[in-house]
Order: sequence, then structure tokens, then C-alpha cells
Amino acid sequence: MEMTQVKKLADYVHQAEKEKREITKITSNLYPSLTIDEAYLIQEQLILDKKNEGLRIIGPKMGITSKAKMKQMNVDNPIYGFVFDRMVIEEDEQISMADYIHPKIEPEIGFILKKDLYGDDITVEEVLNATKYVFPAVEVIDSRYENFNFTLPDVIADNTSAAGAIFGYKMSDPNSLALDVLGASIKINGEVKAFGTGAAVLGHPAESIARLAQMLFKKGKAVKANEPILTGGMTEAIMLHAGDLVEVDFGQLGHLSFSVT
Ligand code: 0L1
Ligand code: MG
Repeated sequence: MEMTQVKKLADYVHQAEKEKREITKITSNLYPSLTIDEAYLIQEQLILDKKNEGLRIIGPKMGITSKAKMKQMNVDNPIYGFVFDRMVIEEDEQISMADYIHPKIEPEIGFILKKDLYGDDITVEEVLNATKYVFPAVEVIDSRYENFNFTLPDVIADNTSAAGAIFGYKMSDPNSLALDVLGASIKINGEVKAFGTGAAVLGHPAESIARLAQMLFKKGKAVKANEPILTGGMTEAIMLHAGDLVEVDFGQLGHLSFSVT
């Protein structure tokens, strides 16, 4: 793929994100043969363009980490993207629909590592030994594509729909909790809308970090220490609406709540 094409397609999704408007997926007409490797080149260009505008990466995020989502998209591997500083929402802050196109939320277990992880054969145990804290988090995904209608390369090019993140302040020792059986529920206006466990994330959320390390290793990169990492949704993503009071309960890991205006 020509560099001019990479830049053009990165700009296509970037402008849609900035203007909060839906676009047709890249693979519809613009570039039907887009591959996964080409899609990551577009994502890398998008990240560079955001940095050139003064934005800063906060940490990586994993996507398509559940069996259900992988089956739906007919893939075997998860994907990654990055959360930027402007996407971070403080605990107890309100979320405004005006900042998004069609936002959905996912409860996720966040990790902060105490040392970099570099390698393609890192185990769950090694991830847990390298982890400083785990914390409750909510990711806001907001695909720039019409009706969240995309192929895997499309969503990779769109920075895996990354749009917002609430990182809970409560930090826990990863070895004090069984993260695979830990549950999370989403209640909206008092009604339970979704429930899932850490096992929905590739069997164990630490496995998600091992897979991230494997993917970054192919690019000569490490999963870095001291950055919050979103490991993937524990439930299906739930659509937000103005007027929602959202309560996300992660049991022993903590609780997050916010309202939507
Ligand atoms: O974080 C995620 O798992 C979402 C990845 C992109 C797929 C989507 O937008 O539903
Ligand atoms: Mg997610």
C-alpha cells in the first residue's frame, strides 16, 4: 500500500472522529482489499497524526477479546489500539452524548505493570508477576463507522473504536483476586443490562496482556510499565443514551458510576 494511501485513510477516520460523524467503512469502496497489516499501518499513521496535534498516549487497549465477538467477526485473534489523554473521563464525571457519535460501554479489568513485558511467549503467571495493580475500568467505544458496521481491518484502522476510558482509583493486588471468576455487571437506571466475568476476556485478563505483548513484539515493541492497560470487555458492549445513570459493579475490584447527559 502506497504511503499516500495510508495517510489518506488515516485522515479519513481521524476527521470523522474529530467531527463526530459516521463514515462508511474503508472496505466498502475506498479500499476493499485492506489487510490486517495495512490496517495497523493506518492506525500507526493515525496515532502519529494525533501526536502531531499535541495528544498523548495514555495506554494500550485490547479489543475483540471474547469468544462471542471473535465468532461474530470470524477471527481467532484479538486486536489492539491506544487510549489518548483527551479520551480519559474522571470518576464521577458526567458523560455527554454530544462528545460521541453512538457510544457504547464495556466493563474492563485494567492493569498497571511494574516492568516492561517484551516477548512472544509470555505466560499468564509472568504477566501477574509483572503486575503492580489491577483496577476497575469502563471503556467507551464509539466506532466511526455507520452502525458499528465494519470488518476486522476497518476497526483496526479506526484505533479499535477507542473513544473514552474511566479508570477507577481503587487499586488491588492482582494476586489477591481470582480475576477469571471476578464478575462485573452494568446497571442502567437500576436495571441490570449485562453481566460477565474476567474469563470472558481470553479465559483470563492477564492472557490478554500476554497476547498484547505477542502482537507488539512483532513490531519490536514492549508492553510498557506504568501505563494503564485495558484488557477487553467482560460483557457485550451496552449502548448509552442521554438520561442514563450507569452503575458498574466489579465486586471486590470496585464500583464505578456516572450519568449521561
Ligand atoms: O474494545 C473493544 O473490544 C472494541 C473493539 C472494536 C469493536 C467494536 O467497536 O465493537
Ligand atoms: Mg474494549
